[in-house]
Amino acid sequence: MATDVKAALRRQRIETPSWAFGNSGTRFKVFAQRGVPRDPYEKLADAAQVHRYTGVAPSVALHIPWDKVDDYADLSRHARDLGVAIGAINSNVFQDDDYMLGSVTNPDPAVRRKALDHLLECVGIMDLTGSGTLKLWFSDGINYPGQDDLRARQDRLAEALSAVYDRLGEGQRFLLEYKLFEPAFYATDVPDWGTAYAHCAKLGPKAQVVVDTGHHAPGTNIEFIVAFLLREGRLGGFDFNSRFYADDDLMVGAADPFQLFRIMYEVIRGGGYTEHTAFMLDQCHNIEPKIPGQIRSVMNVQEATAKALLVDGDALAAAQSEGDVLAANAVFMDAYDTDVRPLLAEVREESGLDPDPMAAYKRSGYAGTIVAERVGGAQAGWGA
Ligand SMILES: [Mn+2]
Repeated sequence: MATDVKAALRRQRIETPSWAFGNSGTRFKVFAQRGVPRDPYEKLADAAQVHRYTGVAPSVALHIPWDKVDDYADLSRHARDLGVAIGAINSNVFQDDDYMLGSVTNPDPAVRRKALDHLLECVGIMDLTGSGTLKLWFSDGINYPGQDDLRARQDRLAEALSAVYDRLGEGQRFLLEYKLFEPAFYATDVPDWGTAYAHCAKLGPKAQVVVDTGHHAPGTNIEFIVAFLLREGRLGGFDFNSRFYADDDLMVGAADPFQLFRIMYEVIRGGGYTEHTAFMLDQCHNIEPKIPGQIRSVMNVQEATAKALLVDGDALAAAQSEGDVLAANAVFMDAYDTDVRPLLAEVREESGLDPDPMAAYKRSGYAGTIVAERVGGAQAGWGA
């Protein structure tokens, strides 16, 4: 049993996001940090540090155009030299002036065309980087009742998704991300998993839903959504982060580690603990140092996973079939209450890693090196 759990933990893969290493903040202030990467090459170097000390973060998601380069083959080579690979390609149809009234759902066909061209460009970048996953998030929506036609916007969305779907090659898929609100405040065009699921279901198996854990109303039972989507074969992956109030993008497992455990339990229970589910971080480290913030996040996911793997399935099934409410709940809580840190330390040591990734990173001196070396140039990030 412990051997199975260890083997499962060893094969875990968590993807880091390039944007987590750049400067970030809120709409009030971006706090610049010293040593922050100036380009995608340096972001990959920082991401490689996370993998180096955790051993389970071997891929890095890119965001286009933030990570645009002239030579993607060269960027991929650079990643490989660092011991990581390029992961999901994240599209961006939210930061241009043209998108004020939406991107693929904009009433203006010329803006819709521009947005679609960008999405297709992202698939082209997947061809060049060998990435299998395109992540689609649309900021599209409206602020006022009557501002635009809700149904027409769904038609426009379906048209764009269909065009992207048709462009996907062998081994490529897209993950459609939903978000309850923000930046649109009255109606968002992909506000929930049901909308995302319905669009994906019409298109085919290469269209899947990504669950960003910060994109729900307070109190939403996210693990139910996970169980449902897995059952339908439509859970493409996660954007992990945690939230207290809105889309806070805080470290996963920081706000509610019990929720993360429940989510990981449903992933495992539903057969989703495979390479087909993308376990990605989507976070911004506004006030904490970024590389250790990512290491901590990876460890939080590992801990939730270890606890979920420890749920005694036989005891749980027996209690459930007997209708023993308290015994069933106790099986769950026993697993959650287990201190899995010694187990994870063992797994790391058996893999030739330091049992304490945070301490090992700190000792490495990398943080001081990047502050000393990354002088001049423009730091990556928004508004810093
Ligand atoms: Mn996200």
